[in-house]
Amino acid sequence: MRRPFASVLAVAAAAAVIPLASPAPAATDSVVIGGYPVEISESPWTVALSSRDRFGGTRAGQFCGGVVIGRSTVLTAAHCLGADVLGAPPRQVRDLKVIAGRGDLLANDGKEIPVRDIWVNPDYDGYTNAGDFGVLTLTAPLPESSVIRMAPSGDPAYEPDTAAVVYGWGDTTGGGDYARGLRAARVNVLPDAACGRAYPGSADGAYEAASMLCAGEVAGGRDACQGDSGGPLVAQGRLIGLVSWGSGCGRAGSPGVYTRVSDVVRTLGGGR
Ligand code: 4AZ
Repeated sequence: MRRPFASVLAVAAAAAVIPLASPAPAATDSVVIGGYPVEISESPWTVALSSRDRFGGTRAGQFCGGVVIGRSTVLTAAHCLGADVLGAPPRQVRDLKVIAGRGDLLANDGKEIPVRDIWVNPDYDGYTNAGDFGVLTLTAPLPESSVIRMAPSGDPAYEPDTAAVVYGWGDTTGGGDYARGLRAARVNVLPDAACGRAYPGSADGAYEAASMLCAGEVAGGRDACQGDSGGPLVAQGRLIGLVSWGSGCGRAGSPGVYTRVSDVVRTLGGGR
């Protein structure tokens, strides 16, 4: 998240133009970069965060992803709830909603559920990006079948080389081509050293293994990108990461950095 995607969209909405210049060119064709379309029924725990007031209606106000971790509880990235993304403190965004059960943002299926309560991790560090998570409480519950289990610390799904899938409506090229339909991309959990080397500390952030997870492809290609933030990284049927940050999208040597969900479990407790 060198530059919050959503602030770009906010500016675009305000100016009624779409000047979505790419901060860094993507390596490949196209999440999600290098991804493929998926039905929402395949990942019912993936939701879109929306504010038409802030981001306009052309993509139903989508600006970030989120994950259903309890019937009325959605996990997302803390940076998605920051004033530099929303242009205001989150509580002032009166039409903040979660769109559930809808893959095509412009369709009418699923539900738009207003948010009742917002909690942003007080330990989120906007400089390193550590602790990038927050919780939205919904005004109405979703079905139990929409809830995904969070992988606790020690879960084998965190091991390097584990195959994982990231989901989102974000930029598919690195050039500001935001998806209308939900997409997914296959990535691998990478050793912490890969992100430690890539991100020793810069304006982009600093990799910290305790609270972050490294995933992508060594050669570049498949990756999350702007607009996917807050969305799920899933392995072995369990939630292991939230899209958080990285340098560009899909670039060789610059893997995606995810919020490590075991750190979320540790902070929130398992009982949500
Ligand atoms: C972003 O700006 C962002 N390639 C999200 C994910 C990645 C890079 C940037 C990972 O929200």
